[in-house]
Amino acid sequence: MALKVQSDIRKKLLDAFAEAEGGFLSGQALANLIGCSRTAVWKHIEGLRGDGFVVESVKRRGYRLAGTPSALTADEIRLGLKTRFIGQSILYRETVDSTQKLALALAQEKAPEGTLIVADEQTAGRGRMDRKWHSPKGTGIWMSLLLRPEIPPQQAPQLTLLAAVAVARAIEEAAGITPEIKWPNDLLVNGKKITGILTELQAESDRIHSVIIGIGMNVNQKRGDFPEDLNEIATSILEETGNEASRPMVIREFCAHFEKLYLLYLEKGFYPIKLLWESYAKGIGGRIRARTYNGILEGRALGITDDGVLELEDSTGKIHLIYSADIDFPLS
Ligand code: BTX
Repeated sequence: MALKVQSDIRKKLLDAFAEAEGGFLSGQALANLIGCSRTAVWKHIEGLRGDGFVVESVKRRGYRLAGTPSALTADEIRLGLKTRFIGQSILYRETVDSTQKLALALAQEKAPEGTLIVADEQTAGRGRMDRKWHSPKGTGIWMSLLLRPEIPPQQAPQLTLLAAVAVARAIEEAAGITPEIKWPNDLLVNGKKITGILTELQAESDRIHSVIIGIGMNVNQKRGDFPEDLNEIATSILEETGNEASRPMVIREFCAHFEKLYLLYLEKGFYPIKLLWESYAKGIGGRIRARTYNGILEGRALGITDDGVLELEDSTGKIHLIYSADIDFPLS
């Protein structure tokens, strides 16, 4: 309980500093806002300083936040996060095998919807079908979001498309570049993968227990940071813009966009998300190859259905519905 009160005070302090946008706040104003004594405010500010925040104090003016820790921490992510539930509960780990695994354990312990698990490094990050996801320390965003939507389990793949739109918007906002979405789970910039999404479902036949959306985003890697086999297919925000991006800021942008889209989806269904998704989609209308569990199909990608399923027309004019595949394009 004591810990919870402490972290609530810290959150209120960080929110107040974010609101002040680098301006000064008097000790008394902070004490009133938080509902504690000025000594308690001072103690919590000392705590923030201990964790790498730079808090300036000037006589008769008060305190101002002059710098945040360069490391990725839960506090840093929370600073100015304006969501109702997405990312309001954050678990941060410096190193973890896979944030998906940790998220699943938390889901089973009844963690609230919107819980976000973030790691600075993953030692066993994974993609679909147990492929490896390269997740080195200090450069990317490796995170898993826990959801408990009341939708039929077969609709869960729509959440991958929704998450892709939220990531695209976060990258646009944070870095000023517009990624393209390759169905179902990749975001590309200049044809190279900047983000991959892995959606995992825990459900009975008619009821979802939880959905865990894993997001791996390359942010501050330089070309040489990728292993050789990824050099030609992977890129990062730094690679594309020449500028580093603040990972906590990108995560906050993602949370804000995701929450808006998710609430819209729960209220109005997939259709409005489909329209947004289409505005970022790449490869639709052109010839593609779909590598599915049951074999390889080639043809024209017609688009996605109102359920988010890919439609492919083969050379005989037959239309195939594709629920899961790896897509190659353009084809020569
Ligand atoms: P995917 O199966 O579509 O893509 C996996 C493929 O992507 C790999 O086989 C490799 O070719 C390529 N790849 C691996 N690492 C990278 C990288 N850093 N950048 C670009 N390409 C890469 C995509 O699966 C879903 C990935 C989700 C990763 C997140 S990270 C947080 C969460 N925890 C976890 O273990 N996985 C998810």
